Amino acid sequence: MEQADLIWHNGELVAWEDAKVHVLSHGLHYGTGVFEGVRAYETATGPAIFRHQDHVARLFRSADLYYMPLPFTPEELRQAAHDLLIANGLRECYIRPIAFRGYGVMGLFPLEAPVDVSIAAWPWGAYLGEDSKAIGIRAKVASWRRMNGDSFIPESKACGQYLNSILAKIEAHKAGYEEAILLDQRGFVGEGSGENIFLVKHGVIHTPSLSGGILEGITRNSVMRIARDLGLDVVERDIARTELYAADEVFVTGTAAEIAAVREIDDHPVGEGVRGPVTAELQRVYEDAIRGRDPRYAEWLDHVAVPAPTV
Ligand code: PPE
Repeated sequence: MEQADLIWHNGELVAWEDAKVHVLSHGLHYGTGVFEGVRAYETATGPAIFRHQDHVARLFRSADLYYMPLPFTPEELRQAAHDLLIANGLRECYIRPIAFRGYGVMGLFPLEAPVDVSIAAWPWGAYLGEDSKAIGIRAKVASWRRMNGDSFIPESKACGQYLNSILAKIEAHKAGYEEAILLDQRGFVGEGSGENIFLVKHGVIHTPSLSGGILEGITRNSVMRIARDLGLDVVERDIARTELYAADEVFVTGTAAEIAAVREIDDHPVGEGVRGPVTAELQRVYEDAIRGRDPRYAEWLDHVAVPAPTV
């Protein structure tokens, strides 16, 4: 991975290589942590963190669902990310806030363990590969099902829960595909290992509803708003696996992946086997939104006063 100079750790900026935790940290043993993935972009009016407050709010919600009070306020964590970008001189980057149960308690009762909070930021390029946006990726429906609300809390972006995505991702990768699509416990389409999923059929956009145990993606929400602003209908409903094969277009959305076209699923070409026109149009408007070029989405930008480079 690429690096930056400093990491924000429990209220202080420390050198990247010094941001360490004890091997007996609770979160390392039991996955007791929650995290976010956020992106900052260079915009027409300076660097800005995209939908920052929404990401911070989700971090607090994720933590609360696992009975983990954070020792900072949302506003303090928002400000911490600003300080971090400014200190690192980062004008465009991925931002990873994480809160986890720290060192001091072993065993499965975590409520007396300390809660540590860190925020790191570094440059991170195309998550699903350079071709994922203009050409598209090849995806495979995983044999692993998305964990459901009987066993975990799918609405929480919790560290330990990602073992589920990781099994699916490894399976897809070993079989030669770029991404895995997980079905939910009922066999309906759930989401990608790290993205929400959409299909386009006869000009209408369809995406799994939240009741199937998917993560409520912030990019998903942005894309639904953009699509409706473009006059497109968006339907949230249960989607059968085979509907993906018959779709005109499929794409996945996430902070890291942004909007990636899916050109093939289980070796069936999606539509013409290339990125479709609706996907391309949504990508274009999303790009305008994150770059501050579309005033309709100005409230999504949290501007950061990163000084301009001196060279
Ligand atoms: N589903 C899952 C399971 C998921 O991990 C993500 C984000 C999404 C949907 C989309 O959510 P949003 O980013 O709010 O639109 N995945 C993050 C982590 C990826 C990683 O490899 O780590 C991300 O995109 O930052």
